[in-house]
Amino acid sequence: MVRLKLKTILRYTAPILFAGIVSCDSQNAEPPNVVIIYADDIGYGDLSCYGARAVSTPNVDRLAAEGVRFTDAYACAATCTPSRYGILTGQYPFRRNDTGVARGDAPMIIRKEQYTVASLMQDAGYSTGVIGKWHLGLGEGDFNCQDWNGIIRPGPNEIGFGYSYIMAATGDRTPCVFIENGEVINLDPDDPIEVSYTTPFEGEPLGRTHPELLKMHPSHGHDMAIVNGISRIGYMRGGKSALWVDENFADSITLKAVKFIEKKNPEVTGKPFFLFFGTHDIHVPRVPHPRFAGATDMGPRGDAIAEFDWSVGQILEALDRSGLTDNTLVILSSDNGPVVDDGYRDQAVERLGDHKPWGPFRGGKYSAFEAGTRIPFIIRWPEHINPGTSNAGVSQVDLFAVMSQLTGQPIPENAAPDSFGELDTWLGKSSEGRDYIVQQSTGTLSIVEEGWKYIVPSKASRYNPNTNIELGHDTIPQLYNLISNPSEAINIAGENPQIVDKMAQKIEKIKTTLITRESDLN
Ligand code: NG6
Ligand code: CA
Repeated sequence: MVRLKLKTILRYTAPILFAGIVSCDSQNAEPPNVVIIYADDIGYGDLSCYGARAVSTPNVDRLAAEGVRFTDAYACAATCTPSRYGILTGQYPFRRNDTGVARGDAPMIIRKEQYTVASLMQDAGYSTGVIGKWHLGLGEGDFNCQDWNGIIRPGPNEIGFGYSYIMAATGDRTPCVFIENGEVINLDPDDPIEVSYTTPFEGEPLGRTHPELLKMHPSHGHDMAIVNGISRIGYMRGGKSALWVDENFADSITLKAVKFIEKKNPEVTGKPFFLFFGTHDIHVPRVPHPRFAGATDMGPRGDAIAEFDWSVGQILEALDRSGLTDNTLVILSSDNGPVVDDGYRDQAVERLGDHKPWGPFRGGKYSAFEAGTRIPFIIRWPEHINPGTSNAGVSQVDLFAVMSQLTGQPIPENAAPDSFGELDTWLGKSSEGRDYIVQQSTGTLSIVEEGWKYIVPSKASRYNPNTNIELGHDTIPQLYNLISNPSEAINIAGENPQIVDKMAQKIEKIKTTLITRESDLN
């Protein structure tokens, strides 16, 4: 296919071409700073620039108005851990069997020997940092291998991030503390932290035994350790002075991100920066700061979207204040699709009204249907991007190769095996999308190519009554035409056996081709 060949050539040569573009286009040939704002569980329809009306997101909308807003963008997977694995390593998470939703005491899933996009940026001379949600495990060895009271290694600092300020897993998992460069902050050595995912600690009240202590009750799961009046997944004891306050979560990580931008200003350090800012909004437990209460009529889920937008505004303002807006590439996206009830009685279901977090798509978080992985994706870089909308198919797995093109820093052999150099598409200069996109749900894989979507048959559940999400799994092949039927209502696999065969073979080939980056799979 000529198109593919051309693109393959571009993949090899784009760094050189791009260096040319920079010097012709502008006086300023400085490499851009890069900020990735990675939201948690924000759906395609949750932002006003993607059509939401029940919540207003003026700061995200500003970013979209000044950049390219993608309509056909995908996360690597329909849950957090595999998506984050994919975006940071440029490898499909399905290639490993340990990339499912990680426990709070999971060892680090990205091995310390692995070369990540952060390693690449560091080698390209960038100051690098990760702030916010991590959820990729910490330490090495077995579960529960971490010394929460000492130095927790390896962690993000061992795989390319010069600075880290993170939560180990999720807001609903223990340990409920922030970890800065491998150390729990505000920890009193006389009150050490203990964490377990198997055995409750004697004498500690739990959500299931002491519901009267709860200010937010679980709807399913989440009935173990109680921290800040909210019961979590996992047990925990001690570390009182280090416990986070959920209401302050966005303030705390946003402030750290703003500080990072100010401290790592290239005018101060002499080098550009790369910041991966993983917000906790709008994951459960949804406990936005009281100043956002009532920002929407949707209760905490809607108010958490408003809080997310505030965080985005703080980042954009910090860039403006520092004079860095023009030469900073900002990417805003989400790790997976939306869920309304994800385990707490937080009124999300009752107060949803007409709001459609999934936009025009079927399914949601966890699902093989589009809403599982089809996410908001916005890129702004005022010096190089003409604002607009793009319907090119893009995938987060390409971040790695795109950063390589952007910086001219080569990808070492075997790194980023599934990441394609789609820089021109990401900058809105080309309307040609990825040749194909692979998606991963909690139970199967799907592939999107030339408007068709094929979901590999699977025995996994079709529906989760707790979250009220159609998971898109079926024992028969599913084929949808995403152009005429974006809501995946009509399975046309039966009428199109050749297309099904072709796509089934393609996905098998992708599975057995361990490096798809420079492979012509046709
Ligand atoms: C699920 C949790 C859910 C959420 C999810 C991970 C239960 C019943 N549900 O197992 O609340 O934490 O894992 O979300 O425990 S993610 O966005 O980090 O992938
Ligand atoms: Ca998520």
